[in-house]
Amino acid sequence: MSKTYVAVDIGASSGRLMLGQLHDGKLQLQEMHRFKNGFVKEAGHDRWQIDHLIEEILIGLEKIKRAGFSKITLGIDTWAVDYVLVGSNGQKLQNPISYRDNRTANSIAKLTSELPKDYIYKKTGIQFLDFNTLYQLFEEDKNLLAKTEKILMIPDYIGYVLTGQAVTEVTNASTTQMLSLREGLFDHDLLKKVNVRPEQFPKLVDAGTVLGPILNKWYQQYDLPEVEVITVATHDTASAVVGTPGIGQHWAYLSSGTWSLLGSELNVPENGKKAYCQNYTNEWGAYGTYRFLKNIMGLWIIQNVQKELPQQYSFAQLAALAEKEEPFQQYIDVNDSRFTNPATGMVQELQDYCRRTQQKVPQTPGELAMAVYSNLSLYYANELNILGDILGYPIDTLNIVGGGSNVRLMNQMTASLAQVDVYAGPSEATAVGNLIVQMITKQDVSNLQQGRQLITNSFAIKKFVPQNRNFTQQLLNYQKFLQEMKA
Ligand code: LFR
Repeated sequence: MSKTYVAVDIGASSGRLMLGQLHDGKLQLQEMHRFKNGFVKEAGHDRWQIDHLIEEILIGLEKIKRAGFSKITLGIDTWAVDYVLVGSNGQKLQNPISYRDNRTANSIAKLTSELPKDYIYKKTGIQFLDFNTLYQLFEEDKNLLAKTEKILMIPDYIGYVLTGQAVTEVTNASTTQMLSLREGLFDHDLLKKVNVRPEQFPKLVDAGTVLGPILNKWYQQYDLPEVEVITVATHDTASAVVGTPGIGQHWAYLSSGTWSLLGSELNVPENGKKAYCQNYTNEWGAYGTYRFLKNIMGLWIIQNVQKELPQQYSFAQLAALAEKEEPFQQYIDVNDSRFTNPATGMVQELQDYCRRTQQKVPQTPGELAMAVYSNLSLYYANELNILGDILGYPIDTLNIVGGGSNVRLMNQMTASLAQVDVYAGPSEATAVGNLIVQMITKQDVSNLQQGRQLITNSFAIKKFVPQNRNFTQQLLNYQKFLQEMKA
């Protein structure tokens, strides 16, 4: 009988427990539990409700036991950059602040006036995003930091609460912008700059390290299965890249969820001048790879539009309404920071943007959805060109994974705009990548390559080929628009 693997995958808007088993050379998935996530304004900041997330994991594990699975392994992945400060009694000192909180709005400028930007980039190869852990720690309450025994990234903290074992897993740790590419360790200069002592971060471990059993004695009020926790690629995007089929010769991926992460898997980091100027990142991947990518605002925009609309629409309904509209009625720089956490709401922000730039203002749900989808597709196509230019060869195939891979309209528009073949799926790539690392650890799968073969054998992956040649003109117009907006 196949071993039973469970992925805990928590994104900014929801979390799930996915059970995976191997049957006849295929990976079969079952969603066992799903719950909402979001931040709440508390003590002046947007904070994650971390106890609630752990409670939901335990409820999910009870369901798994009730469904007849008494022995499992478990991997945990979440979003990146955020952390929990833990005191000497092993308890958290506060609820973790979300990366979307505005406390770091000006921190890149402040910190880089003391340590030059290109110096930080050469060391770490990590893109400048104002929410990187480096800037969050820079703004952290110094008294709290002094009382902190351990700084744990979100998935490492959850693993610690469940097992009592504290580690820092590298794929997620790389997003701190404090790991040195050369040494593979935390950089002491950068730590010093933010008043952190190296020993406050527990030891670095690679994806695929066994963490230990859940200490059921701590959770006697729950009826849990026997669980061994494996430290997977704990950064959700790193798991998603593992869970990408990797079709094509010079393939790129687009992990399309709350964020859109577009890039290539590399064996050596690329932190030269072009990459620096384009703010590309070299986040660490599983098995010694690098995730050379760019963060794009992603489905966050449409998720917020959906929440704000007076009527309730599913994403499938919004996409169907969008399909009835003409694309490219307005150009929007979807990566403009005004869309990160707009105080006035997303719909208003999008409409104001169009008014200010003297373009058609989207009004109906269909118009709003088409404005978002067509501009995301334009942005992806533009980045594919930039990516190819930095790497020195054109990208021939784009593998789109994650929830966004279900949006046929965007897959097709992206294929036509970028003139590349698009392969869409699996939509649960993050959970799949999380499970594959567990299977490699348990020697049910031999390596990453075989894991990817398993994905193409197990999931229906849809192909989209370029159509509408005239879309290339749209891309040129959009590139011009972005340049004008930056000028
Ligand atoms: C995606 C993601 C991105 C990271 C952002 C913030 O869920 O993990 O990779 O840049 O969230 O943590």
